[in-house]
Amino acid sequence: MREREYIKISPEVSAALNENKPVVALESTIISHGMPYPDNYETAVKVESEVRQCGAVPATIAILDGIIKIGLNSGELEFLSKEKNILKASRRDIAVIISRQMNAATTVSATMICASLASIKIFATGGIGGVHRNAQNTFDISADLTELAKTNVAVVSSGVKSILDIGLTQEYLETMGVPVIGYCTDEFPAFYTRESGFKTDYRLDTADEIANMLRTKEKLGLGGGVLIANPVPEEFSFDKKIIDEAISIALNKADDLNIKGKDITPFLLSEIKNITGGKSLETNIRLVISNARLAAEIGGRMI
Ligand code: PSU
Ligand code: MN
Repeated sequence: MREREYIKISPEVSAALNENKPVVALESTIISHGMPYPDNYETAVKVESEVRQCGAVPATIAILDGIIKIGLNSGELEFLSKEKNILKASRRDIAVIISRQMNAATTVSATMICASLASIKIFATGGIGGVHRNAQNTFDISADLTELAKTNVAVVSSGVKSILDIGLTQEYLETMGVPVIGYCTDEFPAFYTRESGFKTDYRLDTADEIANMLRTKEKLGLGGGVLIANPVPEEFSFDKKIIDEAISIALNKADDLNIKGKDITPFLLSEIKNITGGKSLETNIRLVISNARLAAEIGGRMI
């Protein structure tokens, strides 16, 4: 394949793929742009070890010196955690970043593309991007949604943050034909909270059932992604009133400072962390770990 010259798969991930063992893809934007140092590094390591404990192999993905790296070593994870000039790559950025040999963390959309190039079928993240509030004026709709429409990777996330318009995000996913599965829930989770007031299309209560659904989709030749919505564990779920208030303050500040485009999500995450005295970061870390576990469990049942 021609893309091979741009991809380097780590020996551990490569062996797992060859031996048909479960591999879970992990993104790097959450490391470089979603959390501060050193929490980002510690989380990246913890998430990988959670995947291993569940019997799968973690494949954290990033673009380093213009090479798509599938499976990173601890030095590379540390570099992505500490370095200030890491770009944030979604689909449209990949070719420029590779041709110019730059460094980038991959968002959900770019991670899906890279995972799919490496034949990895399941991917765990915190929350996906979605339709932003006021998108009717800003047109700000995350490229994660269009990627879910076309790239054949199942994404485990804790829904979408209420910094976004959850209702419009769901409508968009429906239009794009993306199956949305609630894991042990009838509600579409809102990242920091288990409830959002919006329902999911389908509820499946076991990793087995989800793996079975994914296999069925594969056999039918239905392309595109699947969104598996795993609510944050109860004990780390936020009080809805408190988080909504923090989100609203952060959104107003972003508006005042005229923050737009790819800077908005990192800005809001960092503001919300400051407003909640670090509590939102703790929730974020816990839900990523929980998503990694579920992805590993599903991955193990897809083989
Ligand atoms: N959700 C988080 N933390 C993050 C992201 C989402 O809790 O860091 C990242 C993901 O990589 C997602 C990206 O793909 O933000 C979406 O960015 P945008 O809204 O600019 O499309
Ligand atoms: Mn955007």
